[in-house]
Amino acid sequence: MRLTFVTTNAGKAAEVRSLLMALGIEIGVRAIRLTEIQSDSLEEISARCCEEAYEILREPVFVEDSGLFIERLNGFPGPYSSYVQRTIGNAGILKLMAGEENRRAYFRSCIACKLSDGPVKLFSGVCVGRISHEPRGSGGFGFDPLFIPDEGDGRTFAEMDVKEKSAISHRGKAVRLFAEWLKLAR
Ligand code: ITT
Repeated sequence: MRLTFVTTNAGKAAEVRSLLMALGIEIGVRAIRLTEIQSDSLEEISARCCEEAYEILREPVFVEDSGLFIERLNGFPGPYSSYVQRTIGNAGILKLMAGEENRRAYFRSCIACKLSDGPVKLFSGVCVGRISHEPRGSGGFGFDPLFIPDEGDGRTFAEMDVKEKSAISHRGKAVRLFAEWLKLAR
């Protein structure tokens, strides 16, 4: 079965592809920009995007929606992470967090998959950590230089290689659940 990941984010595509390859699942990647509805729920956003991707391609597809939720900012940027990354970027986030003691944050990932005309299936993962005081590392993408996962050793995601990051990341967790289901569904 051909399975296509629809994303315009090359960093996400690389992580998901290498995670699934290691589990014996090959995917294609299509960079189609889908309509992202405004919603506080990653599940709702990814499910709608998945329906749209399936309508366009008429073949087994999945999408992934993710975001960084900062406690002190009441969950901002959350579902708006992509827009915030493109506009104020990591420097803007650090400015908003200047002088803040509470730096707790988490990443969430939600994968939505549709193999046939049936319902969309959802898989999610969370990675809890904190926002650093300055950007560190050159790996990964997006907010990686700012995020220090609790399950790590004090390094930011951007200071880890892709395997180290995926072993504990929100996306790694969601992809492993997805892969388990795929193996049964295929
Ligand atoms: P697609 O919708 O085309 O897949 P996108 O980048 O717009 O690409 P999202 O809407 O899911 O994807 O945006 C999530 C944003 O959250 C992403 O652009 C990053 O800025 C950030 N993000 C998500 N996961 C991340 C991670 O593992 N490391 C760093 N930043 C991450």
